[in-house]
Amino acid sequence: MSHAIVILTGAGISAESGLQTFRAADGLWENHRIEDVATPEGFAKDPLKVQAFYNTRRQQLLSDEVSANPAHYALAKLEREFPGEVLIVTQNIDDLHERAGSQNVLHMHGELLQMRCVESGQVFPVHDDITAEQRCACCQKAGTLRPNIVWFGEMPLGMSKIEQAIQRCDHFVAIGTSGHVYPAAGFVAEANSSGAHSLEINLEPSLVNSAFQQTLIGKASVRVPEWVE
Ligand code: BJW
Repeated sequence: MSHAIVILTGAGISAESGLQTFRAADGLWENHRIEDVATPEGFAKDPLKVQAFYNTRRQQLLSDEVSANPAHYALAKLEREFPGEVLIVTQNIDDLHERAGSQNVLHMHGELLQMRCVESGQVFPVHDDITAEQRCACCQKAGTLRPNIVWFGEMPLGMSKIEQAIQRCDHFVAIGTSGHVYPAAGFVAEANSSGAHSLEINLEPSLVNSAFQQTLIGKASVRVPEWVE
């Protein structure tokens, strides 16, 4: 019998770590237009605005105010102790799963602590602000670096690995994601078709909640450790 769990995480798992979600009343999209800061067209139009948006979020992620919470730690424990494969597919661009000790993490929407050269596609770690004057280490040109983030209309990362993992998993768990954004919102349907058991853990039912076989309502910091135990 196979033993494989795919866990899809969204902004809700990091909310109690001090990071805003997107679609809450006080969420990131309340003060920023998606078209301006999370599309390639927005970046082409005003790269400084987009860099500033991600520079501010990077500074916040690296500040003392943000740390992994019990939900992140519980998933790391699950990976260590489960007698099978645990893959975390996260839509989050923070590094809180890694800080908690998870090792098998796929960042399908990219990473805030990485930048990418638009000319060569090479990816570099970044802990400071990305500036317009900054020269890329690969091509020595200024202004070619962008956050390594997947914006609307761009291809999410690791899709073939994700599809394969969903096809062979026997449990699919979505934590703290609203079900607004595809392809992630469609994973539960794929998992169900593959015969997996599907579970949603969320503060409130997501848009795709009816597709899940089981739901646990509550804060991720409480519900995830309870589920892992
Ligand atoms: C708690 C909690 C607590 C709070 N405890 N829970 C099919 C149909 C229609 C449209 C499309 C489609 N397929 C593709 C599209 C287009 C588009 C799309 O989805 N549009 C929709 C808006 C309709 N998708 C794309 O363009 C994607 N690319 C693509 O599809 O390429 C083609 C392709 C298709 C198929 C295969 C391969 C390729 C790219 C999407 C890029 C998303 N980028 C963003 C921004 C970048 C990252 C960043 O800046 O951080 O990613 S958008 C933003 O939304 C961010 C998030 O990762 C993503 C998801 O948000 P999330 O995590 O769900 O957050 P919220 O705020 O929505 O929800 C928080 C949840 O937590 C809530 O449910 C709360 O209840 C809960 N919660 N506190 C537990 N304490």
